[in-house]
Amino acid sequence: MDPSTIKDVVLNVREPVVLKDVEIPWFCFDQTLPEWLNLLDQSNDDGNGFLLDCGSRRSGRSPQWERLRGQVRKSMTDFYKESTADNDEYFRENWASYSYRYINELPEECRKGITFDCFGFPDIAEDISFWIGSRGAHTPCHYDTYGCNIVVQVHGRKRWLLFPPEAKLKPTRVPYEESSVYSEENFYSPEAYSKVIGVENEAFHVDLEPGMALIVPPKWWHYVETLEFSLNFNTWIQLESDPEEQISECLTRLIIQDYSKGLNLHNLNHLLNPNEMSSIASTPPDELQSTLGYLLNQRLPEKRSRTNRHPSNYLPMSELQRLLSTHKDHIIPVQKLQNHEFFQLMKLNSQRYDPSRNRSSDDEEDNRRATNAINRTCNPQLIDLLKSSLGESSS
Ligand SMILES: O=C(O)CCC(=O)C(=O)O
Repeated sequence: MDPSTIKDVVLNVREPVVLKDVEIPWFCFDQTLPEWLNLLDQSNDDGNGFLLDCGSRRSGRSPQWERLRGQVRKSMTDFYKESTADNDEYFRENWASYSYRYINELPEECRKGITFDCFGFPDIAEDISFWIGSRGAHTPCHYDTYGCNIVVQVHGRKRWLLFPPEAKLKPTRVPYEESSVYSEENFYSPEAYSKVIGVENEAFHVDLEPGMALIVPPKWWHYVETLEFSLNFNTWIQLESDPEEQISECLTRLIIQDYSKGLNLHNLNHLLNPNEMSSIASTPPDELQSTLGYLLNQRLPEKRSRTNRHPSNYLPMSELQRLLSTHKDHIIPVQKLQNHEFFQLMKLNSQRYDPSRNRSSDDEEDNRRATNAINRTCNPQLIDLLKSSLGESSS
């Protein structure tokens, strides 16, 4: 498949697909994982290793939010050796990850050849993230408010459970992270079927293997778990629809920032994702107001700049179908699970449920009240309504 065909697929598929046997001329595919990790270690200037996030392989009722993770410092080589050994006490019970890092952290030897040229996006060579994790490392279910996602699995395996934007999942803006809307459901260790019921007919599932590329269309929910020590890269393709989402995100941020004023550190730790703690406190509200004004102004037809943003869903359905069937050996639709298969998976995951992990800040009355208040006002549908009324008053 040539890059321009892949680009059409990426920008037009309405459901997730996996691209197989695409020529991806990245050097890391020719390196073994230990070789690649060793090169990364050599770039670690102070020699003290990397600060990894870590969590337990068991969990309670709520998803394992980022704020509940610990940290451990290790060289990548030790991380790999220990976490893949059969008898390591720590990794029998825990996982660790070095995730959502920018590619510019990598030495040249580790990122040689990595661009998204072969997917039809030659300009993307910097805006790329990498994810390293041991078995059990996972990201709670969420959707990304911007772009569509190309995920390239290089080593190891990762499980993706995906749901369409309209799936009946419960969105929450707590913990708040710009551009991520989390769901309250815990797919890692569901306590009971009743917690995940309602989406059993909407679950799509794929185990990504080395060389596969997954295309996640805009706003698809995803829960991602490492099955076997894994290295993958991804990029979010910027879409023409993103500026509208930026307005929604800006409104949400204004509300959360306002609500956060006067809360103590304990409550803030609960409400905000760790990566937002300092920026929420340090951004003056006036600055956000003027960003909002700017974004609304950019909506005017004469102001719209299209740089780097891609149109999406521009192919007629019949043309898309033709493309998919012509390249059916390379473009594999992600499988929709039968509902019994979904429940089988949940049953397997529920073996990790551990009620002794249920005592958390989620259960504290003041945090529960704050979470409910934020979710009532920052519900994505309500924010959309607010946004459309702003549009009317500014036109
Ligand atoms: O790989 C993961 O743990 C999460 C990936 C993810 O959320 C994404 O690529 O959007």
